[in-house]
Amino acid sequence: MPGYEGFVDLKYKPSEDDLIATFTIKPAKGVSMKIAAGAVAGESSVGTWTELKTMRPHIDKIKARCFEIDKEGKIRVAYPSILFEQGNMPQIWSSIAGNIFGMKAVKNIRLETVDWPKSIRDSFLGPKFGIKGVRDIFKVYDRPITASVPKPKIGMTTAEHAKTAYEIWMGGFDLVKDDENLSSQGFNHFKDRVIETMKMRDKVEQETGEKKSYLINITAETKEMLARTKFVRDFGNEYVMVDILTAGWAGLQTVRDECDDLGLAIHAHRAFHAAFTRNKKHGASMKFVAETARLIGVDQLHIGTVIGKLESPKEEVFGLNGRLKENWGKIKDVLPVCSGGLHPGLLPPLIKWLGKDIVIQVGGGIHGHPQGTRAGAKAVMAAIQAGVEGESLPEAAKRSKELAVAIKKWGYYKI
Ligand code: CAP
Ligand code: MG
Repeated sequence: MPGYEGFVDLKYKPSEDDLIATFTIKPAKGVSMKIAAGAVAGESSVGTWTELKTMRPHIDKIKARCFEIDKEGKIRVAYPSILFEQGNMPQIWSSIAGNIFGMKAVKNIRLETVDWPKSIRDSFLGPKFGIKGVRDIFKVYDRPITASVPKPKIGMTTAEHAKTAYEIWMGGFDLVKDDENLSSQGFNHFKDRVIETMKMRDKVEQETGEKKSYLINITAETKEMLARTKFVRDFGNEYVMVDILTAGWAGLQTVRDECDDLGLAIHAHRAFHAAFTRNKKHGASMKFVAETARLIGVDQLHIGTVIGKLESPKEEVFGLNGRLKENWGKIKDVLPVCSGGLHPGLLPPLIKWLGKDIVIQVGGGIHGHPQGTRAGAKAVMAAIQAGVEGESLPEAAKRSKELAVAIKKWGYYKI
């Protein structure tokens, strides 16, 4: 592979304006680490499988360079920022997360994380609200924000769905959330759902005096997402929800732009991520997805739970929680969402590990409560209070009969 050696330069000192990607790679049989690393840098920048007669010094100058290789197969590649189009996330992914995953030169390759230079970071909008902006919507500052998806996840009529939303909010939750595969099906049309759910929202706000909001799933073809975003705004809601990976980065960027004008926050669901994040040897990490989503500008993003129903290792969840809250200058932080198989018995450890600045999303863990949704929501609120105050769940259950019933059904995680 004569085209690739020139892309390794272990003496290269990256400039402040380079984008640096860290990969873990395993060369294919018979391929040296150096050639495999060069192949990654080459194929993702100006190179190809052979030397080129069309190569010119001004092009060679802007190539990516692998400048670090360690024994575990971790390599770091520096990309001059001129290789990228500002504010164009699909282009960045096509470069650093494109052809390289299929190269025969590597047996497996995983994109772990990216250090983004300020010039690229600042070419994106970033979150409109961030953690403080979300908390200001609810004026809730001393505990995690709470959300629940009506379950069964699809199939409910609009009226059934809205009634469940009412119960969720009356149980004390801040947010009702659509499920990722609920959009506008025959049994529950989007517009009807907005109208009926917002009526319930207004009713609960009047009855309780508390601020409530709705993570309504607008995921669809891009123009349709824009129409739905506007419709949601016209009914006075604060959020839209997007399935960011199935809608795609271009769609998300367009929605983010529209939300800037309309003043809406974005809740990001990550359905599909595990197709390429779960195999720790190949694909791209959830951290890379999270960095991408943060730059484009989602306000809330699912990060996993460690202890729930979906695979999400502790190091990964902790890493995501930290990465979304790092100081990135003018790019605001993102509120991490813990979701998937949660119930009251699992919440104190989550709060202990990740802190109060998270959204706790509980679907089955409230709608499966023996006394119903509202009691389930109350049990969650009691468990969260216990977690925040450092009280044990059996102690807290003495004051909350709903929590006592939940613990009896699902047990609890001892910290
Ligand atoms: C959770 C959920 C979410 C997952 C997504 C579901 O419901 O609504 O989509 O949490 O995974 O459909 O499974 P339950 P992640 O509360 O009933 O489990 O947050 O890991 O992206
Ligand atoms: Mg779901």
